[in-house]
Amino acid sequence: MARRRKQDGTEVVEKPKAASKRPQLFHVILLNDDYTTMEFVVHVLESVFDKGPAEAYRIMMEVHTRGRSVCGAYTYEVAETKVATVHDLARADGFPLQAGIEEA
Ligand code: TYC
Repeated sequence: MARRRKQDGTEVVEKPKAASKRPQLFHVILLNDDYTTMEFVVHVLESVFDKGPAEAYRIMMEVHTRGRSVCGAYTYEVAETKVATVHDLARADGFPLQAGIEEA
């Protein structure tokens, strides 16, 4: 614990600041490709990212037309696990779908 001398000459021992209550968040990004089917991407958005059908379709179309989209914001470990799950599901069905993470 850090010591600090006050103006009157006395010393105080300062408690370190508590760690932030809000953990840093990371965006999971989905990337476009020419081979993964739209239906599969919608399925991934519903099952891995808990999106409803309309939101899943909207995000899929954003990736399809703009190249990428954010699927959600999570703590680092959760984001990494979602990316791994996307890749596992895609490879199991023979699709090259790519996901990644970036600081939110
Ligand atoms: N571009 C793909 C197609 O035309 C669809 C697609 C959308 C693929 C989103 C990947 O993350 C993706 N079949």
